[in-house]
Amino acid sequence: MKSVRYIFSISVIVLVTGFFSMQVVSAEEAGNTAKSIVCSGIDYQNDTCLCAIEKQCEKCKCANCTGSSEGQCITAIRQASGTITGSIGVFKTKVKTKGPKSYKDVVVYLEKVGDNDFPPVSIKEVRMDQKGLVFIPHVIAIQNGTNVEFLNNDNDKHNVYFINDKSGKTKDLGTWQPGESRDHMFDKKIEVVRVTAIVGEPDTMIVLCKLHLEMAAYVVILDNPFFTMASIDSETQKAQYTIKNVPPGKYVLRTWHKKLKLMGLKKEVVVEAGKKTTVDLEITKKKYANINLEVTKSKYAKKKG
Ligand SMILES: [Cu+2]
Repeated sequence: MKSVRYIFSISVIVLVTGFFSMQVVSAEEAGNTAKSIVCSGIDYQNDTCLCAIEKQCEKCKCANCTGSSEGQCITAIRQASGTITGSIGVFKTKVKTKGPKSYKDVVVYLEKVGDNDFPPVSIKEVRMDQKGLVFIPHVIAIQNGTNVEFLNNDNDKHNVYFINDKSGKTKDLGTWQPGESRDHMFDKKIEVVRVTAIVGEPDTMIVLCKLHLEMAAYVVILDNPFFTMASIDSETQKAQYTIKNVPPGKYVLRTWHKKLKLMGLKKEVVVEAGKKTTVDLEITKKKYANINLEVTKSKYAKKKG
């Protein structure tokens, strides 16, 4: 009787093991498309896999991961994805690009990619320094859930506190000595400074220093890794941007700039695997961006009527 039970138990184990093996194989097969590759080490913007750097490959859920920054992980994503690129012009105004009050930074981002289910790269280093009584860089764009290290490389104490751009609520990270730093992970779900999203605008934190009132910077918090920072040239008043490794699909492209809005406020873009989609953008004062949108709206209303 014991031997019958033993054989029965072994059969169950074999059957269960066989079932899970099949699941693994099908996951590997599915790993050939960008959508099914979920890897916590993929740095989409810099086109690398960071698994190998901190030897965190075991955290990577991608069946293609080889633990190499040039491994099959990122190669598979590159092959299955497309690129969005283009220029950003400045319409009917001029952007100041020099000094601590520079407005040269433009964030270009995709509003929604699938379910926005792309884990932020936990080991990626994002820093904001305080040097010469200026926050450097002046604007950073991060994926929600990213840790930012705030440094003090001045000869004086500095403080960091945030003001929510929309609610006006504040959060104080504290004051610290030269050479010291503080980490802060921006997480919209648990953030004390509750972020109230307005449709069409990313969540933005104004970064300030209580000790030096002239200091200010911005953290733009986005919902997926498909964004980039562009810099407006002082001479040409133009910038170039590229968003890499985008899964094929139809998306809404938007921009964030401290003063200027995207003409029409958004652009629709179609991405195909292995192809480059060129979308040239123009940013302008709010009044022109809105006029453009109203004209479009009224045309549509006339057609319908
Ligand atoms: Cu300061």
